[in-house]
Amino acid sequence: MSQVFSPERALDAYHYSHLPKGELISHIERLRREKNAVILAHNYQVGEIQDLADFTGDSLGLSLEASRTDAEMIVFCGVNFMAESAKILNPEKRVLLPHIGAGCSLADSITPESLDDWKARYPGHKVVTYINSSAEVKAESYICCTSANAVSVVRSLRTDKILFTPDRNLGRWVAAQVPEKEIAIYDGVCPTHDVLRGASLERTRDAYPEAIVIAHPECRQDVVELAHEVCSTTGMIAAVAKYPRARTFIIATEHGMIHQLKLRYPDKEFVPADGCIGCRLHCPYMKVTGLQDVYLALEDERFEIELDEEVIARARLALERMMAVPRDH
Ligand code: CIZ
Repeated sequence: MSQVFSPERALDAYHYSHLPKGELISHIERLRREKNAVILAHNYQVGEIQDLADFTGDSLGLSLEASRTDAEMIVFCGVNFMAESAKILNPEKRVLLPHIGAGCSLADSITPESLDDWKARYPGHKVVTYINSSAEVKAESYICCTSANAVSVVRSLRTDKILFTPDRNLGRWVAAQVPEKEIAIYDGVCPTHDVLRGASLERTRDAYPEAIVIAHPECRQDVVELAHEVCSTTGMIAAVAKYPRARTFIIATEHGMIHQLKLRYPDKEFVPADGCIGCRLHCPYMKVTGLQDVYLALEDERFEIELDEEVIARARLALERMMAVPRDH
């Protein structure tokens, strides 16, 4: 990223966070027009950021929106690896991540060096890397996947020997769908999903016995086994439509998703799987970005994603191989 963190502007962020919301939004609207910017927001962002965005979705969907837009500047409200993916697919565009602290524990659990160690342990295995990874790790991988296409990506490979990185819950779930392949699985997790236990979901289900349970494949096995549907955040939007008679849905993923589901299905009830809005299924990194950060990103044109050209070229190959494979759902 080109700009270093400046304590003065941190104070500005604090100052602007106290402006009336309507005033901040009108500053953002003006700057968005003046600078020909598009605002993208992940399904896990806070509600007011999702409401402000030109597009909401998962990281791949948003990166594809970034490719389609004529805007000169992309403000990516999500976490670092997502903004990097948008940059890899759109190297000629300026991509801004509004909050410099928007990282990802799962992406941080793997480095090019640790990936090298795993490759040495599993010679001859093709590396399939989840999109929640740095550009450098993608560049060292054969192909990427998202939670919306992981099964199809693994099936599409001619080889039977796969090294799946970095999420062990997603890897285990994919391995169960594709038992014919030998899949070695790296040891990372998303702490927000991994914290949820089957026992906690069972308690929520006891309170809503008629509810349909939809879980993200980053959840542990005891959670996924209790779910009617296991899918990505985009898949969750489609999954609700499969149950027109159901009124209540228990959602096992980061709770920002519930905002998006309520917007799409105002007549349905969505309950977080831990039974407690924002208690545990809450990614601290997804929640750091506020309206004041979007305003300052546009005003100061910060924090711009900058990547090495060679890394972009190699990571892009892994992403493009993935994009040639149709989504699972
Ligand atoms: O690909 C994404 O955006 C992630 C990390 C999750 C999902 O299911 O949308």
